[in-house]
Amino acid sequence: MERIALGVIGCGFFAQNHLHAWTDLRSKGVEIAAVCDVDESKARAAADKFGVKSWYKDAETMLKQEKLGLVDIVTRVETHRDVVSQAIRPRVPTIVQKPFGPDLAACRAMADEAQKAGVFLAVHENFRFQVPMRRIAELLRAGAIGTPSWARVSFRTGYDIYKGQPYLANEERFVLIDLGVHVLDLARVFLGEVEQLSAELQRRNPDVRGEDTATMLLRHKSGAVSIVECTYESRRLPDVFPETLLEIEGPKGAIVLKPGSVLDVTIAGKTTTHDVDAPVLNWAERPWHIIQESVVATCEHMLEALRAGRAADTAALDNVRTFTLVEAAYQAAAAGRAVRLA
Ligand code: NAD
Ligand code: 89V
Repeated sequence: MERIALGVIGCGFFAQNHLHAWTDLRSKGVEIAAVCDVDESKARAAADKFGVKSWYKDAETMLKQEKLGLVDIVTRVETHRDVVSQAIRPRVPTIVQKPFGPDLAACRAMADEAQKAGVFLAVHENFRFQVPMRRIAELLRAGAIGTPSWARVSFRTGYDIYKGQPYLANEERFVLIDLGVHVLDLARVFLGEVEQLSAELQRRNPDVRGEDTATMLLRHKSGAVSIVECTYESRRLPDVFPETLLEIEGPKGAIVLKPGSVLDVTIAGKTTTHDVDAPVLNWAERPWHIIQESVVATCEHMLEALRAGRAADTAALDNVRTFTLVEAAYQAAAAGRAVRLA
C-alpha cells in the first residue's frame, strides 16, 4: 500500500481531534508529514505532541517544500476560501472542515475550482459518520421502515460551547452555519433532497451576536416532511450535548434515536432497542467521544475514497447542496415565508 504523506493546516482547538485521528490511522497507510499554523507556538506544539517531523507557519511554503499526497484544513471558516485555493493550485487532494465556506458563493467557487482542476476536495462533515447515524443509514438502505415519510432532527444544548470556541459568540451568521450544516446534512442523508424550506431564527442569548436557535420545516422531493432544529441555548435536562436526537417514520415502522445513544427500531408493532454509543477511544473524552470517534470514521472514509479514486460521500459538490439549505434558511427567515429550492 502506497503511504500518503499528509499535511494538517490549523493546529487549534478542534485540530487536536484530527491529529489524533490521523495518528490512529497510520496502519491505513497515512503519515502526518507536516503541520502548519500561522501561530508558530501551535504548530510547534502539534509537531512535538504528535511526533511530526516538520512544522510551518505558512501553508504555501509547506505545500512547496513537502511532497504531500493529502492536505487536511482545520482552520476557521473565514480562511477556507484562500487556504483551499492554496492547496488546489498545486493539485494536492484536500479535505476542509465544516462549515465549507462563509456563504454559498464561496462554497460554489471552491467546488468549481477543484472540479476544473480535477482535484479531490471533500468537506469534513462528520455527523453522518457518527455511530448511530451509520446504523440508521444501514437500516434505511435495507428498507427496514420503508421509504421515510416524516422525521425530526434535533440538536438542542445549553453546553458552554463558547469556552472552547469563544469566537462563536461573535459570528454574525452563527448557529445555521455552525450547527445547521450538520442537522441539514442529516436530513438530506436520511430523507433525500429538499424542495421547500421555511425557517424561524432566534437570538435567545443576548451576549452572542448572531442567531443561536433555528427551527426549520422541510418538504423533501420524496414528499417526506421533516422538522430540523438546532440551538446552543436550550435549558432542557438532561443536556445531551453533543448528541443529535432523531425520529424517522415510514410506512412499515419508526426509528427513534433517544438520549444516551439508545436506538429504538419499531417494525410491525415490535420495538427492539440498540445501544449505539460510540466507543471511547484511548485519547477521547466524554461527552465529546461521539464527535471524536466520528472524526476518525470521517478521516478513514476520506482515505478510502481517495485511494479508490472516487469522490467522498461529503465531496465539495455534495456539501454545496447542504449549504444551499443553510442559505435558503436565512432567506426564508428574513422573508418570513417558505423558499422553494431549484
Ligand atoms: P481555532 O481558532 O481553535 O483553530 C484554528 C487554527 O487555525 C488557529 O490555531 C489559527 O492560528 C490557525 N490558522 C488560521 N488561519 C490559518 C492559515 N491561513 N494557515 C494556517 N493556520 C491558520 O478554531 P477551531 O475551534 O479549532 O475550529 C476550526 C474548524 O473546526 C472550524 O471550521 C470549526 O467550525 C470546525 N469544528 C468542527 C467541529 C465538528 O464537529 N465537525 C467541532 C468544532 C469545530
Ligand atoms: O461542529 C461543531 O462545530 C461543534 C459541535 C459541538 C457540534 O461538534 O461545535
